[in-house]
Amino acid sequence: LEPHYQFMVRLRLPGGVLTASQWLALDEIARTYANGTLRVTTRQTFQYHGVFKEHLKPLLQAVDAAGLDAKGGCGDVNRNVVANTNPHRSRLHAEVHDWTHRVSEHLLWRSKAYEELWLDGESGGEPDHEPLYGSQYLPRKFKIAIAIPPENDSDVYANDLGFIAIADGDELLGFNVSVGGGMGATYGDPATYPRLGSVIGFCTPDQVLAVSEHVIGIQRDYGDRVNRKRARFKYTLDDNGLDWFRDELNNRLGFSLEAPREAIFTGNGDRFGWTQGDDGRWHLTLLIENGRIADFEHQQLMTGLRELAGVHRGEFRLTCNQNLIVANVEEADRPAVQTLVDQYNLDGGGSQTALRQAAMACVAFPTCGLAMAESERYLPGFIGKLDAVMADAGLDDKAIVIRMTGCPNGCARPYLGEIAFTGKAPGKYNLYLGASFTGDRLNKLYRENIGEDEIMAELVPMIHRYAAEREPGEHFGDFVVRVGIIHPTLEGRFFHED
Ligand code: SRM
Ligand code: SF4
Repeated sequence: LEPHYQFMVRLRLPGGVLTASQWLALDEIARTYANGTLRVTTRQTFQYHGVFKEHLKPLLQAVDAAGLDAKGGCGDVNRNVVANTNPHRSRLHAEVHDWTHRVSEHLLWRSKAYEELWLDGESGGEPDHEPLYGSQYLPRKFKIAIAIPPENDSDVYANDLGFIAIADGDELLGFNVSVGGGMGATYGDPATYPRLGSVIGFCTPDQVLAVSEHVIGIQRDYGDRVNRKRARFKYTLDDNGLDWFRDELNNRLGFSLEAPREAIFTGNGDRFGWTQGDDGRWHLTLLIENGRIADFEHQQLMTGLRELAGVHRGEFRLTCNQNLIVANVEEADRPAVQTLVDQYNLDGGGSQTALRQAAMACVAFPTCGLAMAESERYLPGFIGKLDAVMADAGLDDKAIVIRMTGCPNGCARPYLGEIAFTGKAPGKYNLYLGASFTGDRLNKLYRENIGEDEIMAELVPMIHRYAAEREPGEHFGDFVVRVGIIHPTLEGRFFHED
């Protein structure tokens, strides 16, 4: 008798876009082959949980039949390419979104092993030849994001490689190139740390594929293949220096990147509710708390979204904050969509506070084997408690970016939280403070290994002080740095220093 293995399956969904019929297919797969829920991830795609071993193959075949795949969902290759979420707000967004697909396709492996294993494809009989990945693939996973200022909802600086769109009105001029972002760290090992991407130059749109390929090539050739904890690109950069990297990249490209252009971000969250696109069509952003789509007592998300997909003629778009956009709704179809939203309480009936909308937790227990503490299941209740403190301080409408993870790996990008928690043990967390609201400054450890009572004892007075002493428009993360509660982390290498 074999143990009753169960798996997690993560799809590839560049830019997080899927059609209504794909939604229906993925919903059915969840109920047939997984635990009946869909999980929107922090990288704009879906995970299935509770997939029994015998369901793996039919699940992936059903995903294939829906025109999707799981290539590069995991593994030491390029992962899901993420992007700013609403391509239909303008021609620019559509063009940038197209690059998400092109980069993702360009960086796919050539091997037919996926088809052979999961889709009953023919074996070519020949050894695989991988021009980009070589015989050993990359030392570690590799992540790419595209952002369109002023929105940084893709947390572009948390990625190994980031492209920041530079435009003149609606005309895409090119991208600032950011390298060496990443979140993961290991407790007790100061040689590991989160790092934000360094902007090293500007490239034109037709140079994007070459830049992606060569940045990955450098990491393939120079990344640490001995110590897996330091095998990410961020360490390759810090160990060799940015000047070395710039020279190496320019040499491989055969041209030099231009100087970076000005790009200003105003936030890394989502805009909730209805917005209208340039073409008059509507988009509705719904909070999916911590990305879990299921039927809850207070909210029938799984059923309601299935019903909605049955009538929706546009697409669905997932955000990097684990939320969902019902995109491209014609003016005439808006009432029908709103009726379903109300019927199934898909928007929480106006009960979602600014704090809840800006919060994000990783999966952690019960499925994540690396979790040390609760995250997805704990954060909603904890936010409720903080909401009461915020209301008491007169800050009901104020968003503070709160991130929680069950361990230091950083799956909900906790080191970019103005307030953040990483699990240490059941009920115990490290508390971090002081990241920026826009995703361009890391936070720093404030208290270690504390439980909810101690956390509240720290945060309640701090929130009241923020209410009383903040400057106009000042965000919480900037406030705690300005008044000296925490020192800013200006570079990842100094994350562990006071
Ligand atoms: Fe992650 C490993 C979940 C985004 C850094 N991550 C895992 C695993 C697969 C645990 C494992 O290896 O056994 C988790 C599966 C839990 C479960 O039960 O589903 C897991 N990661 C997730 C997701 C689902 C979190 C979420 O709540 O949405 C995200 C899926 C993204 C996707 O669709 O591809 C997710 N993981 C991230 C991010 C955020 C991002 O990419 O923007 C990070 C930090 C960024 C980075 O990579 O630096 C992240 N995950 C990690 C790491 C640490 C990597 C490192 O450099 O040290 C691990 C552990 C590892 O790879 O060894 C990890
Ligand atoms: Fe699991 Fe840790 Fe990632 Fe949370 S941060 S999903 S606990 S690996």
